[in-house]
Amino acid sequence: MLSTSMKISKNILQLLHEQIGIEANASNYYLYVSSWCKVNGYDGASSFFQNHSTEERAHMLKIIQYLNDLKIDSVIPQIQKPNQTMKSLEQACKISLDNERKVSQAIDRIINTAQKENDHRTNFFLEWFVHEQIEEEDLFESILQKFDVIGRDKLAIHEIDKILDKLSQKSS
Ligand code: OFO
Repeated sequence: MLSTSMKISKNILQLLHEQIGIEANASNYYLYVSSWCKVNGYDGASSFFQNHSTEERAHMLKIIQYLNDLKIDSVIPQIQKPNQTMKSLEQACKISLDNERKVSQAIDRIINTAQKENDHRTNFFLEWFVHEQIEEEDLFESILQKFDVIGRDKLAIHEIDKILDKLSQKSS
């Protein structure tokens, strides 16, 4: 239900605040992976994940900006410490894909609520995120395929690291 002073409902506001936290945690997770890659000799992957960390922060800022444009304060969440037990580059990419799928589901949940409430502006605002999530899931799926195609020995991982380096140069 819409409150008189607000342009979006309490439900939507709560979901958007949760989404700010989800994006902040994603940024933090990628920062940890970038650091792990760096100390394990995967410089390309480190840059790739560092860029991703910055992108996720930009997603968080986009939502804050949306709320501010509606003259609504945003709640800046506490971020979670990532689980720092990474064992391989492939594992980092698998967790990234799982996380991105969860982000997509969270965005879908807000869109479903916005549609039920006829909140067209939030629905329209989130369209960008839908496209972004399609790209992100596709990106990590295709990186994971590389482990099957190129291999998992040291030389293969080195090749994959070079591919991630090229991808990071494209996105920066
Ligand atoms: Fe913003 O969650 Fe990934 O892209």
